[in-house]
Amino acid sequence: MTRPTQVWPEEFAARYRALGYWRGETLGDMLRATAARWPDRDAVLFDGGRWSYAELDARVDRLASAFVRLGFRPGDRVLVQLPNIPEFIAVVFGLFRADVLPVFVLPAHRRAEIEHFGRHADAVGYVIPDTFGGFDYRSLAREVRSSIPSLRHVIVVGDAEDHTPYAGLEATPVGPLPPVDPSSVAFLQLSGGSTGFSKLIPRTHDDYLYSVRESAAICGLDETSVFMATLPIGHNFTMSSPGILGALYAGSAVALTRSPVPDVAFPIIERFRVTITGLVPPLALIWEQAARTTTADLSSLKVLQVGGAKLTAELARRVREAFPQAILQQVFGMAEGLVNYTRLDDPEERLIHTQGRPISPDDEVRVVDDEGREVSPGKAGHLLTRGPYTIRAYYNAPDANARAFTADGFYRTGDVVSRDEDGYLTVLGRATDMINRGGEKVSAEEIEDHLIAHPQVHDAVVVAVPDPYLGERTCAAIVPRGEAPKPAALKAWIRQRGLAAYKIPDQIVVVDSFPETAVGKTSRRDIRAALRAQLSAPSQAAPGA
Ligand code: OOB
Repeated sequence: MTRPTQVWPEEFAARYRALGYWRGETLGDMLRATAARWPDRDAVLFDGGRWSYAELDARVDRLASAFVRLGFRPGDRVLVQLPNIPEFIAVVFGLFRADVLPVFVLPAHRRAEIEHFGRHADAVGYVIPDTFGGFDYRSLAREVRSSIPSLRHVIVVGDAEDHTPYAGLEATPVGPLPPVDPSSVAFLQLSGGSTGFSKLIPRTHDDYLYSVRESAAICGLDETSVFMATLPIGHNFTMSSPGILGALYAGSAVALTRSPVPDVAFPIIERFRVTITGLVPPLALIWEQAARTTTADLSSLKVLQVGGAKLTAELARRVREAFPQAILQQVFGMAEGLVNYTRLDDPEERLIHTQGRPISPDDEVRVVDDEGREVSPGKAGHLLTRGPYTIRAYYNAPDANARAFTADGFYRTGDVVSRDEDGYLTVLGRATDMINRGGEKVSAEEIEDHLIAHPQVHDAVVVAVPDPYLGERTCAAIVPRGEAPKPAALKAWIRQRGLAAYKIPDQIVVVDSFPETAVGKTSRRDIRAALRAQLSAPSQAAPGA
């Protein structure tokens, strides 16, 4: 199988290099440089121990050597499905140094997603915990094995049973490692952004490291900072905004919490004197309430980031109140590239009402109407972007690429935003059928496909309805074939098809037929729009809607 690529037109690449954005450094080199500078400082802090930079660096070399010895070749892909445990960091950097590309699947993913990504990426390896959150990943690995023909090694952190034990790999002596090209693809991230099935996003060492270095600076990280990975560690936000990579670049410590709930995460903040972490809005709501009564000492927290989905001004204010010593930072990013931050010294109004401005002066941002004409400041429009760390194409997806990118290389984010005179963006909604369930992205089309496969479902349409806690939740409207299935039974049936729990519809309604749209159109998009209007108050103005 061919190695994934990501190519910018030569004049752009030359410019990004000339400006010093792309420095010809790999992610593996980056960690080596930090470890050389601060060998004895804490790199990873977790329940049960700490690894210094020197120790992490040595582990990474041993793992990289073990991956080479297992037969992973430069450019191969490996699914990584680990929770927030130190081995995640060792494995991922080990893969980087072996020039093997991690694919960051999430712990919530189940058979349907693992098979989809495993086949799409032609994964040769799959790294899992033994069990986590009451779920046995070893059984999942046995289930998917036969349907991912390329899969050769399942590596288990913990009790491996019949799979390959991680512990054995970590004990491997260091051997020769392949050279790694900084302009090559380092990993595949999952898309949450546009419509349809989740696509794979190839990011290069050069482009990602640029966003990581700038993010570390914007978020004020230095060797005295402690970043806590609270959200799933493989998600782009936790990886790089500034995330674990920003921390490891700046010489900060990475603290890990196995669960984001206050009972688990607050004691970690107290114990390791965490200075910065990132949350999605529903979690910010839980933390905001818990912070008012907790006995844990949270005074070390200097920056509290919220992103992944829209933070309402009301919740933003409450977060400010509940964490008076911390600066609230809004983060509006996407795994495809562009990340916007409110700056730490921004006035209160901006922190509460905007989702920030781009990282780079060379992030080109266009806000356009349905005809592609630039709208004036303050007006709603579609957000398009290109720049030094935004991809030009998904992996192996010609149809999606044709839809998601303009002829001149702008990524169509699918987000509807307004931009003020200073370039700060406010997210108003989405123009596509992606449902943002409190930061977890659900494709309407993907869930409709599963529903329609049920023998008692004639047709199905999945839409977002407003939810006070999640922002949006999923509602499936079904037209039955014969006797209508019971909602609970239908949910159980979908779950048994091996779908991540967050994709199971929150609500199922049975209808006789779908609403006709005013112009009598019957495309899925139109039906979804009509149904959304019927099920909820009209959402905020999307252009042309
Ligand atoms: C982050 O990345 P993805 O790839 O899971 O999702 C991207 C989409 C955006 O296109 C937008 O629709 C939504 O998530 N989004 C937000 C938001 N942050 C992301 N919508 C409103 N307000 C925000 N603050 O979600 C992601 C990647 C890097 C950093 C932070 C978030």
